[in-house]
Amino acid sequence: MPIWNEKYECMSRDEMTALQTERLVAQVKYIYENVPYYRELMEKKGVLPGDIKHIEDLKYLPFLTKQDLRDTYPYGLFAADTKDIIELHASSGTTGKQVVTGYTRKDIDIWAEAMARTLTSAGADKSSFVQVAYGYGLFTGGFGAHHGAQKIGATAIPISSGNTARQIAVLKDFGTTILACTPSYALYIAETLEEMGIDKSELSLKAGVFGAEPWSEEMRDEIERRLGITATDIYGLTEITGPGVSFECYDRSGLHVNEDHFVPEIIDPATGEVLPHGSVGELVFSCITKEGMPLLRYRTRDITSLNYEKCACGRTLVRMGKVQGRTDDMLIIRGVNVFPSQIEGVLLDLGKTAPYYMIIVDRQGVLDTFEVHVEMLDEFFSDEVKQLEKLENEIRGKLQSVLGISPKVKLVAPKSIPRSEGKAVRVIDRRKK
Ligand code: DLL
Repeated sequence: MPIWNEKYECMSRDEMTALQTERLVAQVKYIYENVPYYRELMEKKGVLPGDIKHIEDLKYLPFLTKQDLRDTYPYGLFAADTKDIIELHASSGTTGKQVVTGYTRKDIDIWAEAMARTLTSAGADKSSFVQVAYGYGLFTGGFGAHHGAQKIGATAIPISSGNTARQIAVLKDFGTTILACTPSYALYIAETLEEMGIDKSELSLKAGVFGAEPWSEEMRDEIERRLGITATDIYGLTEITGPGVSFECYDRSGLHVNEDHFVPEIIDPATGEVLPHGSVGELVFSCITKEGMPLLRYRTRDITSLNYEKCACGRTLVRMGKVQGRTDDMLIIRGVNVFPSQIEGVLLDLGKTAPYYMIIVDRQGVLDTFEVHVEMLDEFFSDEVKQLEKLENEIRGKLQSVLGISPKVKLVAPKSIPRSEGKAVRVIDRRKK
């Protein structure tokens, strides 16, 4: 499989360290001079730009969190003059104020480059038709995939998310080869295709670049099987640039981080201490090339680990493990940590239900209640209550052995769980008042 930019994706560790060092030193000076908020944080911590001489000195810099973005909303962390900002994006955020980011022309080029690497890794080239079914608008998914597709000279089809029947007409009539959307939307598209009686062999689709939400390996198998494609995991966040921060290669052994632009660290979320390579902890990013809103040591709240070994694909870019979820997505139910993606893995692996589920957590008195609603397959719908109870028990047993906690499992009617066109909402936590 081709590599978009061998020079940067395959450089030796020594070359990468030298490049990151040079870029970080310049970036810290630029931010110190142009972002009073961060200058103050540095001074409070007793760090001056001259103290940062090597990429390893990154650990001396102060962290930024979503709270800092809220406190400086909307432009307080911008380093460039607003007259040089050519595009704005924002994430709606389910809690609190939206997070805003701004790009200079150079930042858009960096973003396009990161997405060009991502799409190339998934098999896209000049002749590809990339159907961008991520939402366009303030969300970064649509425009990120669009900028990247155009950078490699592929044809971007900017359909945005939603209107699934039209998505399918476009997939078929325009000869789409690459689909870009959330994994949950890919599944919904597959389901609709089947309902419309269109066989996947009637499409030219070869691959998908799916991200923006956690998804399990079992979900990947399901999408690949039903759409007849290779499904690649892509990761990113608005604060750092949007999609393209990291991407999988054919080896599927983690996501390569575009670390010549976005330097990752793993910290202990409780103490902020940098953890040794291979440890699982909170992912932190520093933008060493961006001009618009270049964050240093931004705490993502995403939980993963880093692997610095060279990959079979030839890239030397560090790999981050697939993100299971965020610290704030993790449910703590009766003291046990539960990620929704673990539940997804169990359900899809069992394969006796539809791949749609909803997790409902509540509190009765002092005790947490934990229910998993799972959609039945059409053929089970007419089954006797006894049969359904048997399946519910089987699911409960499997969940109990994986999670270490036993939920109440309820099979619900086919098509009764809402389908997702963007990021799926799979948890209702009524304990949060
Ligand atoms: O979701 C950017 C994006 C768009 C990534 C399209 C990939 C594809 P935000 O809306 O700011 O940006 O949400 C960022 O989504 O911190 C993760 O918690 C989660 N996330 C993103 N990609 C993945 C992934 C976009 N591949 C937040 N796996 C991040 C798991 C992901 N979680």
